[in-house]
Amino acid sequence: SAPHPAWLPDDAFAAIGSRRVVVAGDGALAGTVAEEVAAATARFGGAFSRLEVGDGVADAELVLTLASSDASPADVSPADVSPVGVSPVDADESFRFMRESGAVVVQATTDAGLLYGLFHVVRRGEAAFAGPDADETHAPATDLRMLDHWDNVDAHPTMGQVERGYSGGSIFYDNGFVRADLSRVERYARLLAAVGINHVAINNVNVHAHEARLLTDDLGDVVRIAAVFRRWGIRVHLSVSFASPITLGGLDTSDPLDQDVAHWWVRAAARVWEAIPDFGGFVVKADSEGQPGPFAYGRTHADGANMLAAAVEPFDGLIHWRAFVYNHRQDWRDRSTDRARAAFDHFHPLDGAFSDNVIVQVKYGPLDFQVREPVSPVVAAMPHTRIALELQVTQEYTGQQKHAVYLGPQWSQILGFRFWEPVGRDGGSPTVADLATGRGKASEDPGTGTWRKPAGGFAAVSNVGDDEFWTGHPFAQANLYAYGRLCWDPTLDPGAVLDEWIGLTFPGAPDAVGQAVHAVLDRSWETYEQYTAPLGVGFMVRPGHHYGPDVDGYEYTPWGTYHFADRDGIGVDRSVRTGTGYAGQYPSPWRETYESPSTCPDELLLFFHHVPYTHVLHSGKTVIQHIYDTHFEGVARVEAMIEAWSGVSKLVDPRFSERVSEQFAEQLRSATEWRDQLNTYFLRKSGTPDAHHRRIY
Ligand code: GCW
Repeated sequence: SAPHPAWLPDDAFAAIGSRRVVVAGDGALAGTVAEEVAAATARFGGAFSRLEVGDGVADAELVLTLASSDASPADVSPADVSPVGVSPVDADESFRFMRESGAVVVQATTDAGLLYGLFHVVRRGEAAFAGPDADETHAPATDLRMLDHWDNVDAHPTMGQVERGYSGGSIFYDNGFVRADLSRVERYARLLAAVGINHVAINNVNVHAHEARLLTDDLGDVVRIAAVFRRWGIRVHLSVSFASPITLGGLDTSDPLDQDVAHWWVRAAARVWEAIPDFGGFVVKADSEGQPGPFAYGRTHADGANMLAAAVEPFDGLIHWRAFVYNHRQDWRDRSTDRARAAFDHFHPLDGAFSDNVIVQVKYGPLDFQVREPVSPVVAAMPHTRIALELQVTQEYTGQQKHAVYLGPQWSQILGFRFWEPVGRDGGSPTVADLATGRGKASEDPGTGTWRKPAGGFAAVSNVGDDEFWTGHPFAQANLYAYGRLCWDPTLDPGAVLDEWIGLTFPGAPDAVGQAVHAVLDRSWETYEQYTAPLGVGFMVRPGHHYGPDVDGYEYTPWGTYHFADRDGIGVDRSVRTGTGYAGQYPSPWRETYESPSTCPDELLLFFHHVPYTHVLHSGKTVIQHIYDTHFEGVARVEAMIEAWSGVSKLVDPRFSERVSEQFAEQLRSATEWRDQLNTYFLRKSGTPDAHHRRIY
């Protein structure tokens, strides 16, 4: 059966489809635009014509045209269609949106811009054609808007087809083969194009034996996948194993300074680009959680990355080199090692040593995609390195797409975080988004004066699978949508992005539906935080699959994720004065702010400090009372979410509603389990009763 249309149901095209529309210009993506418009006008009774750039188009209500050096298309309003005025870095994908007396012209310098202009009009619907005259230029914040798939070709014995996938099987692979039928991938590519994603890595960063062969023997299958994405302006990347010269090439080393190794990679890259001329590049997880890397040869990560970078450089290829490097065989008795420090300690000394086509891809937090972490200090620490911010759309640690958790607010907060005090005449030091995109006030970075451009952009782990709704929980579609939109414009308000998603997903639905979705999702990130691990302490999940509570599940393991709860208190002392020193990895003022419990923000207190249960938060509550209160309130909020949705569930597609109800039942069960285990655990540890005498087991 056909998968759910997500944010592109046919009705989302009603405003375009009922009008007289002209598409003018060449290029593969202009062809895609023309097909979309032709289908929409056929469905809704409008008229479609395909013209040459500059042909007369009297009467058109919507013109989607490439810019020409000639005069503007005759009779088009507004008449003056001049070249798009944006910075050269982003000129490729920008478009100009002009409205005069209700007629719209979208003009772009490339066919990619035309495609994004089309979806801009789709998103606005009737509103695109209403309102005062307008002349706006739209350009993405960065040209690197990427999704990483942790999909395996062979189903992995413990991780399954998609590592940390909660949406069924892979859309690319089915038990050992690339699917013969890639129509699902085509639908996916179209959804991604509609939110502006333009790079996709198609296999897991943990590269197992079979998956490694995508680079060589199975390259033909990658060619097929790339052909599908190409029609939607998306370039394909592969995750590769650093040991490939040994495992695939039969060499006895993968030492990055070995000539034969370097040559092996040069030949491998040449074959890939010969087969896929617009191939994007390689993603590498090296020396991390058992993956091979340069450390085995006493080499640095810059040695490793630069060797690969040289191999792909002739083709303008990129190396996305992940900074997720830490000791996963730590002894819990060893209090001097702090996993949170690891990425900075490994990578900061290498700033400036990476080649221009290497992007160091940094998880947003120093630990691992927890519901609450401080922003990774690595993002600020490498001004001479292209940094990509890595987010996790798949909800590994945020409810695994069984819980309704809208991550837009979390990402927006991360993207807007500033490492330094406001500087510069017009205020405002660079935000995380500025640092990842090389825009804004980045050149005023107080540490260095300038920021290297182009920057590394954004990457995130995708949350889709072959599930009917793509994402398990239908509301998790909103996360994929929001990620794309925030890559395009990191300053967008996540609530407004949710409105876009609602408008597209439920076209024509009564306002009550949108209000209910907001009631469910607006504070859902905070709600999830309330009933799970408190105050930034992290990891209290069940080991292995990471779902549900197990407070001490990781406490005596080698993974470096400890909370140190005892009868007196809880938290990790990461101060410089008495702890692991992690707080010192931040520039001022954050190093001072995080250093002391008296200035550390409440929500991160236990990330930075070990405090007694009686410690009084800025909120005025003790830590122990905060734990009880948030856990009771979190479950009450889930009940309220379910109540809010029940009022409108009959107004939307019954299958959608049915799936939402199933997931709500599980979310309530799970939230209750979290509440009861956490409250009981801390009552037993602390011996301090709840001030409000609620039931704790
Ligand atoms: O969060 C952890 C996950 C692993 C993942 C790893 C990573 C792909 O539990 O499944 O491996 O992060 O980001 O590499």
